Amino acid sequence: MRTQVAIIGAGPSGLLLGQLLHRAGIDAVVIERQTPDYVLGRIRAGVLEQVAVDLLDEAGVGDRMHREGLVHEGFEMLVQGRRHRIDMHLLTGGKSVLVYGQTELTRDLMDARSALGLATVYEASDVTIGGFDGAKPFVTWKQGGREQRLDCDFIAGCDGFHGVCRASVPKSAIREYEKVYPFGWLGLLSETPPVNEELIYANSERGFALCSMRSMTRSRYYLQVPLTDKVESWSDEAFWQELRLRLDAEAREKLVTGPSIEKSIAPLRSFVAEPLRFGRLFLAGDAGHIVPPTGAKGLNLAATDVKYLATAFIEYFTERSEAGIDHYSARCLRRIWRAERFSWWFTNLMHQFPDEGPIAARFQQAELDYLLNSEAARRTIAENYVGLPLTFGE
Ligand code: RFL
Ligand code: PHB
Repeated sequence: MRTQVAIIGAGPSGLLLGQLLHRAGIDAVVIERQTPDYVLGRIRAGVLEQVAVDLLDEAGVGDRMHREGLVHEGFEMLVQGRRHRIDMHLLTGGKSVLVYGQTELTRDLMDARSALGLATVYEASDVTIGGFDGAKPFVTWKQGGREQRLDCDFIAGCDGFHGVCRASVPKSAIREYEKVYPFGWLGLLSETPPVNEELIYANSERGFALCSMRSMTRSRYYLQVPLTDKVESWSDEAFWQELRLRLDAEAREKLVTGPSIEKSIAPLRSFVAEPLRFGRLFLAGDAGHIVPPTGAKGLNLAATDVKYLATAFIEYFTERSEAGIDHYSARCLRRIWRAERFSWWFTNLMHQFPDEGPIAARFQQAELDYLLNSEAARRTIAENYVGLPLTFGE
């Protein structure tokens, strides 16, 4: 089998890349380790920046997102029992974000791919990649016990943090920057109306909490928990009780609880690999970088990597120009580091760090006191939250 671009991973990065390439007349095959249902069962992101929304429109998969997504023009920060609204719309000259689940977006991309009859291999085991340091990259995998091989011009590593692509690069060719936080997020999804029209990010003495949503009838909540906690030891009742204790009186009153339909713990990590290109292999999305979810940046960064990568491949195949592929890594990394910084900073601002002692907690409170009472500071938060443009000043 032969194609122009072999895409490893059918998460949002891989599927969006496949769609953008298809629209430009470039042939690609997507190879995924799991089943479609397994991919759709992972409950992750919920907030899309305008840049990501525009890309999904460009890919021709935006209809349901616009019908069902919720436009949010602000969010709330709950600090010392008081809520402060970050009016994104006002502070950024009219910008907003769209609340639309990663599951739904992935489903839209999968549906578009199968409607177009584009080649996708699911349940591929033992995926390996090779030849990317020369002119003839290839991918091999096993399916139903049979060895398969795909030859290609380029490999797009869209296979997430634990994928095979980054792991196939020689250690001497890659530099990795990493910070692991001393806590995780316990997430719960329930068929209940959200406690508030907008997201609430809560800094509580008992630990961070986030009230988010997927629709007006489906809520997503998160609690900061020690890394040693096991999801099995958190009953739904214990979750709701702890959430109540981290919220303000009004939210406690309004909170509607119900059985969980999903519950999981995610560790928090900041991670960047440099560079993102190795000959004819390119890393995009979580394969190349991870942010803690506090700033809602992971999926958005994945979408913009993919935009840069699709543009680079299109320039290569239609104009025979290598400028885009040569600049891919530096272009992405500049935007990635800015989002990494914001996510790290917002994580530090909103969580409890018991090991850092009481003075760190006082510094955090003083910083929040300053930020929430300064319009300039609130604008900075809003500007980062709605997301950076695809291109910014040299
Ligand atoms: P994914 O989604 O991990 O997809 C990678 C795919 O590759 C497959 N794969 C392989 N396939 C073939 N061969 C192999 N050897 C393979 N190894 C892996 C996997 O099965 C999978 O299908 O990466 P992608 O596409 O780069 O997408 C990235 C996003 O999923 C991620 O950044 C976001 O979910 C992060 N994130 C958030 N991002 C936002 O922008 N806004 C948010 O509100 C937000 N909230 C979140 C989040 C992530 C969370 N968790 C659980 C990490 C909330 C949470 C709790
Ligand atoms: C979510 O709805 O899953 C979500 C929203 C905002 C975040 C992180 C996760 O910052």
